Amino acid sequence: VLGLGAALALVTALAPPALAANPIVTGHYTADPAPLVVGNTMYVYAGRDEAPAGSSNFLMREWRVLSSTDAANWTDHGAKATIATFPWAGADAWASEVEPRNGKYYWYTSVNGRGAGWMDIGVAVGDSPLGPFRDAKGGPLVSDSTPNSSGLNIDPTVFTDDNGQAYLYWGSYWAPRMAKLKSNMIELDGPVTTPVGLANFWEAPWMFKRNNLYYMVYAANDTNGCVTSSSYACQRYATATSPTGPWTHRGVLLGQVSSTTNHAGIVQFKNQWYIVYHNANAPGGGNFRRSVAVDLVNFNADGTIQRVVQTST
Ligand code: FUB
Repeated sequence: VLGLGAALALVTALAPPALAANPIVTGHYTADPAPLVVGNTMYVYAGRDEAPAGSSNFLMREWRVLSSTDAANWTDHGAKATIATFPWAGADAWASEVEPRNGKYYWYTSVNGRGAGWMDIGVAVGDSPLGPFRDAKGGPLVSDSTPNSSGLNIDPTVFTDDNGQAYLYWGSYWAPRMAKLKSNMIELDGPVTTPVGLANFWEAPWMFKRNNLYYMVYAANDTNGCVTSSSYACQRYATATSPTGPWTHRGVLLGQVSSTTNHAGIVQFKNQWYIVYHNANAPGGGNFRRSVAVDLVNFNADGTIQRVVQTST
């Protein structure tokens, strides 16, 4: 017979992990979330969709930070970087991700440095997960003049392996790209290459490691088990035994969402894995007025990922 304390501990251990009602932000529209766990806290870095209702294009000028210590209650810290953080840029605060190194936090962003249609990857740096952040480089880390990059350099994700080597992945329009980063985190170290095996890659790569297996999650927009129309996207994933691949495609982990774009990040937080993504489910929402949602990620014994159950209302 269990004592009261042991019984309570058992009930707590068996209780489903905490989740917020989705979307986790309702005061404004948020998109392209990138989660980062620092100690007891999960931070989410996200762009802000400011497009008016009925708009057919993105209007994004700032990146915001949210945080939670339980994945259920979220604090909105407001904009911690904007287009003005990068004096060489002029528009389009698209997808971003923060990576810690040596007590600093490097915020890799998609931003428009040279006018319509051109996107670059910038990097800001701060001394805490909430900044303040400043331009770390004085110019783009990746631009169209970077050899073997493409004209739409967006959606950076950075992964640091256990040996300290950091890798930058990015890409769109079916063109995934990767390069090593120097330990200063603001320079590429070697050539830009094309990861092999990311079947149907469209954009939005996200990298993590679990049980010595590397996982690349990314948006795809094929109608072969992914989405009903190629205007939409799902999240496929691939695994590899090296951060440089080659990758083995494993299937769809997040199906079509209510926005045409589909952008996600996955982290382990307090013994549970979470996916943070966006959709168009908030009141008044749409393809350019998106909202961040959080749901659970569960793995099978063989390391494959179960299809995410979207709890967004
Ligand atoms: O939010 C602007 C762009 O839409 C992002 O960079 C892509 O990933 C897609 O979500």
